[in-house]
Amino acid sequence: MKLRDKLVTVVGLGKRTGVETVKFLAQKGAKIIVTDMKNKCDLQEELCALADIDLKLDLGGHSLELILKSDLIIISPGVPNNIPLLREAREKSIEIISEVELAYRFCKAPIIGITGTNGKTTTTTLIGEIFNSTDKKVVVGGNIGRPLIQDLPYLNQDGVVVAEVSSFQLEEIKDFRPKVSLVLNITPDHLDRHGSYEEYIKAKRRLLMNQESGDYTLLNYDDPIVREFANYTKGKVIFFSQREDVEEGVYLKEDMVISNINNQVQELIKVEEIGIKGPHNLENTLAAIGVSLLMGIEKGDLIKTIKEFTGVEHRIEEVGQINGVRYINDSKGTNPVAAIKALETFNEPIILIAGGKDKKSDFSEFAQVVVDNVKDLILLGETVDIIKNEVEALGYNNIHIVDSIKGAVKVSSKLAKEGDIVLLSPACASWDMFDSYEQRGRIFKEVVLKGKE
Ligand code: UMA
Repeated sequence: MKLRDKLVTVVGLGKRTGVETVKFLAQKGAKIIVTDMKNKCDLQEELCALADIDLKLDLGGHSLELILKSDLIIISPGVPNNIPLLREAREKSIEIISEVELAYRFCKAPIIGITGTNGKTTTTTLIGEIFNSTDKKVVVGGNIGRPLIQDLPYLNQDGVVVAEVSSFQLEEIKDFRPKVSLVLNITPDHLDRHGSYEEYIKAKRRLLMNQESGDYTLLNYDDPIVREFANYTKGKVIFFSQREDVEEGVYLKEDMVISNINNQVQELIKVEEIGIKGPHNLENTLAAIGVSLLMGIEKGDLIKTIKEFTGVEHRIEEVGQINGVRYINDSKGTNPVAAIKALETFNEPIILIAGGKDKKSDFSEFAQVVVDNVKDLILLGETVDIIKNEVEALGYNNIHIVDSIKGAVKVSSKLAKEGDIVLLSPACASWDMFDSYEQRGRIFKEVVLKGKE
């Protein structure tokens, strides 16, 4: 792909993807326009990082006249692909791609593409750790927080890319073709952005759309929607399952993880020896084993890492104990199903901190799990009334409304008794009050740990 002297518009500068995309385009000699609906004041940090690069800026909105002269438009994941600017550009046949697609076009190494509604980050990190324990050069990136364009073009063909890919990023891929595609699970999420569950599923399915016969598609047999994806790939389909002895793939025999891949059946590890706990993490581990074996990782390297790996920041993360109360940070519980999984991890009485950005999620199942498992519910953010109404309709009234994480921790520490768990698992995205789930989780941890001093 030639970029020299091409007029390229980057839509969406903050915080990570736009900045890295611009740096890459500048190196390739493109003429760059940057447009963002935020104004200069809100993008100071990003603009500072690009101070040495010659750019045309179009901030505080998107001006069609300027951008529709572009040869190519590259969009950040947070930019919906149906905004008027992009609709007009499509009509003018200007090519529009996501940053993930751009990175792919300059990548020489095989890519492991990981998607799903929940567990992506844990599984991506675990697979990255498994490769790190070998002498292979590995890049871990994508939706996990490090844009792929930052590293992929600089990796040679002996390396490997472990890429967490979101439905947002998949919307505007064209040729992106992972050597191994992994789909963990699908439940409704991001319906505000995709418009319907069907559209969300379709976006996820794009991960497989360019795979060919030499590629692998690893799917969760236990998830009926994901299982059906087998009909949409030209890659070789391999399954993982906690419930069935799949013909080819990774499964359980009593408490033993078994793999049957490339006609080789192996006993790998006992479930109790796996470092990360809970059924959702078993799902993530079986998937990581499948990917690793398909990519030729030795059993010894694989097992050692799986025993040692204990999880990722912001996902059911132990923050500390104060007066016999355990505080858990699950800020990455950004949808109802993720929060349900967190609630089901504990047997102790739970005080739950929930609420956040309204993504048009259905909270009915979550409300029932709250009623069954939660002693006190502390709510904040855009979805306060929606969640409150759902649980009240089930006769639950232990609800406390706050306007900050600090307030939530204060109320929960007053309510908590020795032996209780205070769990931040919002069931919602963070963008109503925070930049990211990471920021929300860090604030929670800071406030909790201050109380410990
Ligand atoms: N913008 C416009 N016009 C619009 C809409 C947005 O100009 O019509 C601008 C915004 O003002 C903003 C930028 O576009 O400046 C959007 O940036 P971004 O949200 O894409 O920001 P990044 O920091 O680059 O983060 C993105 C991902 N963000 C989203 O998908 C919302 C990060 O995923 C990802 O880690 C990062 O790229 C690196 O790849 C976060 C996420 O929450 C973690 N993802 C969702 C999830 O996991 O559920 C999908």
